[in-house]
Amino acid sequence: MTSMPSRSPLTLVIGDRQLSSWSLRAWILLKHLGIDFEEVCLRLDTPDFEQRIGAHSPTRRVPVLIDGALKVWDSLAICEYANELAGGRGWPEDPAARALARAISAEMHSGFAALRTQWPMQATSVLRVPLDSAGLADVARINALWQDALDRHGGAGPWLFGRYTIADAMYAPVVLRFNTYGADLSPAARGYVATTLADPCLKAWLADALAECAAPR
Ligand SMILES: N[C@@H](CCC(=O)N[C@@H](CS)C(=O)NCC(=O)O)C(=O)O
Repeated sequence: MTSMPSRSPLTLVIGDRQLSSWSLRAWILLKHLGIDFEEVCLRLDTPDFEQRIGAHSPTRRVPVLIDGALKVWDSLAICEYANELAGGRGWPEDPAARALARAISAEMHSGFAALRTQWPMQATSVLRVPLDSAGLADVARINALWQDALDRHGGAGPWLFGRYTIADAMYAPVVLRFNTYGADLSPAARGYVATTLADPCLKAWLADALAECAAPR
């Protein structure tokens, strides 16, 4: 017999909303799945973070989801746990769509190092920084994989697989990077960026990011 310690409320420990792309993935998925949770925000690169993170996270990194005695660290593991709490609603129902959603989520989780390094998430900023050839290749690959998911599975709704899934949460920070730095995208990819930017959950994150930027560190 397996057990799922799903007592409420959960706690999600996150970093700065302006900077912490890994935190955004977990946070926005929990919001979309309608899972109730409390937030603890630790500002990155501060003495407060150094003092407090060890009590929350064995890796000393954010995000970490706390469910009673259980700690789940790493954004993708948190998304998987949230998927289980939500009865599988985090992934597409169709096995082929689910496999593709998992593949592109894993690709995001372990790849696109050039893009991440050269265009770090600055959620509410507008910046212009040229990419090198590796960065441009990352943008082209993401453009192509969004296009592929939308062509094959996006018909039933505006998201990569119709309704919102973990794949959309994994790429939400990429949308913010593309918006901040001005990526050159196909019409379909631009439409997906517009869908994501219009998401009320993302808008709430950005409003909090702006407030956070105005507050002293
Ligand atoms: N693979 C991890 C990466 C987590 C990560 O690197 N988090 C950064 C913030 S976005 C962090 O906690 N940095 C603090 C530090 O390294 O001291 C995940 O998916 O959660």
